Amino acid sequence: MNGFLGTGATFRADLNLVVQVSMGLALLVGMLLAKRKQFRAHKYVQSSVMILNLVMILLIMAPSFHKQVQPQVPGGLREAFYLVPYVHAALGTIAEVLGLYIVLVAATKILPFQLRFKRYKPWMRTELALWWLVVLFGVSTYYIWYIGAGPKAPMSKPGAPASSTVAPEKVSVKITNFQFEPKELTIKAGTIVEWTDERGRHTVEADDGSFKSDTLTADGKFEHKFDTPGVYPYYCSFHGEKHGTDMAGVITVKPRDQ
Ligand SMILES: [Cu+2]
Repeated sequence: MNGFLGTGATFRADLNLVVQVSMGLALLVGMLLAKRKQFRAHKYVQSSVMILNLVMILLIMAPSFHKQVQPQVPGGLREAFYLVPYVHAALGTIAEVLGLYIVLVAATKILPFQLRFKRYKPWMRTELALWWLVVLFGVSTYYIWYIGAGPKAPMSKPGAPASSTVAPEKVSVKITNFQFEPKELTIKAGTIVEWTDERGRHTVEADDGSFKSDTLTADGKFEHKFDTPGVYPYYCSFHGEKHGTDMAGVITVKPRDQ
C-alpha cells in the first residue's frame, strides 16, 4: 500500500511519521498545560502519548526494525542507513520506558514508595528533551530510507501492460518504489530474468525458496534462470510477503515449444 506524502514510502511509514511528529508536538502542548497548572489535562495528554507510542512501536517500528535493521547489526552500522535507525531505536526504547515509568509515578499509585521520585520537573524535562532527540533520529531515518535513498525512479508509463509475454533469452524486471515492474511476467523455459534495483533496499525471494537474492541496493542486480515450466510467485522480504502480499510478483514459465 502506497503512502500519502508523495515520497514513495509505504503507507505505514507515512502514517508513523505523521503520528510521531504530532505526538512530539502534543507533549509540548502538555508541557504548556502543566505550566498553566492544568494538571489533569497535562496528565491526560502526556499519558495518552506514551500509550499511543507503545502501540506504534509494537505495530510498526519494532517489526520494521526486526526486518530491516537487526539482520545488519553490527556490520551494517558503518552506514547511516542502518546506524541512524539503530540509534533511534535504542534511544526510543529508553524514552518510552522512562515515559511509562513517569506516568506510573505521576498518574497512578501502583509503584511502591521506594520506586517513586518526588521532584517531577527534572524527570519530565529530561524525558521531553530525550523524546525530541528521538523524533529527530526518526525523521532522519525516514529521510534516509525514503527520500535520500537514491535517484527517483522514473514514472511508469501510463497504460504499460501489467503482464507481458516475451521471447528473448534474458528479460528484465525493475525494482522501483516498493514494487516489481512488471509485477507479472510470462517467459519461456530457459529464459533468464534479471532484476535491477532502481531505488532503496530490497530482496527477491521465491515463495517456494527456489531462488533468493542478497539485499540489493540502488543499481544492484540479481538474476535467475527458469528452466522448469510453472508459476513462481516471489516477494521482497522487507516490503512484501509470500502469496503476493504487498511488494511481490509472479513469473510464469511456459514450456519452450508453446
Ligand atoms: Cu522491497
